[in-house]
Amino acid sequence: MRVDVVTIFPAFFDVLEVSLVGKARGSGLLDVRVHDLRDHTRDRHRTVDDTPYGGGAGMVMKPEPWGEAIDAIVADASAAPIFVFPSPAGEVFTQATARELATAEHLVFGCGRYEGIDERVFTYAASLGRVRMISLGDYVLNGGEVASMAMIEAIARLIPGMVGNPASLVEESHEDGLLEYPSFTKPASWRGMDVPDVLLSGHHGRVAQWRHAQRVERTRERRPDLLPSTD
Ligand code: 6GU
Repeated sequence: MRVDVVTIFPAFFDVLEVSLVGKARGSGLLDVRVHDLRDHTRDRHRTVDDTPYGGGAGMVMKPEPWGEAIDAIVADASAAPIFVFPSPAGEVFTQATARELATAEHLVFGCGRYEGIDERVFTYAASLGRVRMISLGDYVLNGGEVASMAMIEAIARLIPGMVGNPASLVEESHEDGLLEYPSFTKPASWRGMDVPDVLLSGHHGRVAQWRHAQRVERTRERRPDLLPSTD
């Protein structure tokens, strides 16, 4: 998979090197390229924003640098990419979104700052590939960088060959609609707290039953919205 990121803060993405994403890059499964939007400006001050038409607070990212950055990426791509623009005004990112994007050949993340990007940039991107506006959840970040990083990590670990044991992907929270069961390791007793007896019993059927019950209970307590409604 190829991933291009356009940002005015390329240094944000240095940490990708030290994660699973770094491993994916090293193994050739993932080709991540980070581009500085300011490299696509032509004025002395490398301006990327301007005041909004119609007035209002904040600044809007100018379309021209975005157009040039997108053109440069598409010019050396083999297929039409999927453009992802992180935005609190987008559809909410879920494990299903990650699974879907993990099948793409080429993703382009466009990280906006300020009050947003000139709307015509999205229309232009849509003439070159698919466009998704995606939010991490119902809260506001300062820009798309941290959101892109979260999405890239969620997507990269689903690329076949990325996670050592594919079975570990199946049992996770959000893969089948229930939260994960609680985990314990040695010692069996720690600071007065004991590991549940059933896990020491060696009885695989009872362990599986207990874990399933724990998943249902946890989901009911913490995320009732994930359970089928009973009305
Ligand atoms: Cl994707 N971007 C920004 N700026 N804020 C967010 C977000 C994205 N998702 C949640 N909050």
